[in-house]
Amino acid sequence: MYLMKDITRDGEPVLRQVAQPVEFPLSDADRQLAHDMMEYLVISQDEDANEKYKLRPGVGLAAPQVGVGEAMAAVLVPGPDDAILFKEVLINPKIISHSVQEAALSEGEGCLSVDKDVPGYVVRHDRITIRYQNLDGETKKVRLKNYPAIVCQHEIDHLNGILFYDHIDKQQPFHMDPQGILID
Ligand code: K1U
Ligand code: NI
Repeated sequence: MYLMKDITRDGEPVLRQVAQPVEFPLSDADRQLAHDMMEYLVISQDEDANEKYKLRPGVGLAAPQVGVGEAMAAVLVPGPDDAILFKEVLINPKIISHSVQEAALSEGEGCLSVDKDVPGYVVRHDRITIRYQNLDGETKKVRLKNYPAIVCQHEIDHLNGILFYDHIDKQQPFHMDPQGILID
């Protein structure tokens, strides 16, 4: 399983590279990678289990964040009570369409690979349609909106060498189109 020492930090070249497509059938190493990335998210969100490992909680983790330059990311978005809004390992994901309407988290974003706070709105698309492959190599198409859409955009950015603070306007960090949605 991954621990905080395994998470690549800003400054490491793999975080700024475009990830390589994953080939199917998945190799044993890629299957293990998918498992270990999702395991990190599950444990990191479980207060009791995480007591032991001291992981920084995450809702997403992309392969470059564990030093692997491949187009794979795990996403686990919790909902109210014990519900799960979106849980998937995305392989070779692409945004194939998106809303004109923008959205940003009112609290800004963080990143397991970035150890500092960078205040400001990370302006993204409010709704996206993504195409990706699952672990069995099946092509899936999913429409997402609001928070799960933000999380998937953050993770797909990692596969393109982009970090959240690249999107923050340096002159006006809290500027967004007035039609844009702020998500709490
Ligand atoms: O990719 C990463 O560095 C993980 C990052 C993803 C993220 C996506 C969208 C907005 C912000 C961050 C995180 O998961 S940071 C932790 C976090 O946002 C969170 C963790 C547990 C519960 C709720 C939120
Ligand atoms: Ni990140």
